[in-house]
Amino acid sequence: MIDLHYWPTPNGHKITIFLEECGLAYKIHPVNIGKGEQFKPDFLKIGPNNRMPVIVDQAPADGGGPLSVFESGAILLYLAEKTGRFLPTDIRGRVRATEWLFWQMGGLGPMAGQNHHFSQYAPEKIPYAVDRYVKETNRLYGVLDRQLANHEFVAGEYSIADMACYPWVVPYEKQGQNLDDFPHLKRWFNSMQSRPAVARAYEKGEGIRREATMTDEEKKVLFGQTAQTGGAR
Ligand SMILES: N[C@@H](CCC(=O)N[C@@H](CS)C(=O)NCC(=O)O)C(=O)O
Repeated sequence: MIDLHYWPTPNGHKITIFLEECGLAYKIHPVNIGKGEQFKPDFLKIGPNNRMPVIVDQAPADGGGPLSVFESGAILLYLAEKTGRFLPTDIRGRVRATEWLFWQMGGLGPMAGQNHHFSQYAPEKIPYAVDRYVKETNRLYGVLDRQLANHEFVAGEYSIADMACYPWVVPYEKQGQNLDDFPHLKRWFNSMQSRPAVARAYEKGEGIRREATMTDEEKKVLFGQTAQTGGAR
């Protein structure tokens, strides 16, 4: 059994997509990040970055006690290795899948995240910041589009690289992007969207999300953090 500490955001969806694809038994423990549940001491023991997702594998392969994993990229790699699925085992296939996974973790995720922040949530609109991240997201979509021009999936065969990238393309309109400008990305996006496991993952999220817009109080919790923030709330 996998315990998944989760909230329905792009990084959370990556893990429900994997778990729905592979059929491992899992239980969702909602971490309402707008209410500050990522600062609870019990959560910080397994998620020291006060961010979800985090998993706890109750039956790790070494036969030892429960094992926690934080960081969505590390979780995807862990689950792929545990199940032997969605990560090629040959050296070249594995390199391709991991390079695109890290590309998402270090590029598309953080840049699109800043794009969301400055376009949607910042209390004042700073045109330079909005422009910077909309353009950088656009550049990254272009990189993905070129890769998908001659690969069915991001790393060739369907893999954890697709599961990492897709949730960050779902909010493309909020990111100021038009999928018609990226035909290969659009073809891949539609094929990802039509996978039953992906649909189930998003349905799980809908069941947990109580409202789409964030209150001012929730914004304060999320966007004013420093090294002093944390501990019990
Ligand atoms: N690099 C981390 C990022 C995780 C992350 O930023 N999670 C966000 C939601 S997508 C979160 O938990 N935010 C809580 C907060 O900002 O306090 C990962 O990929 O797991």
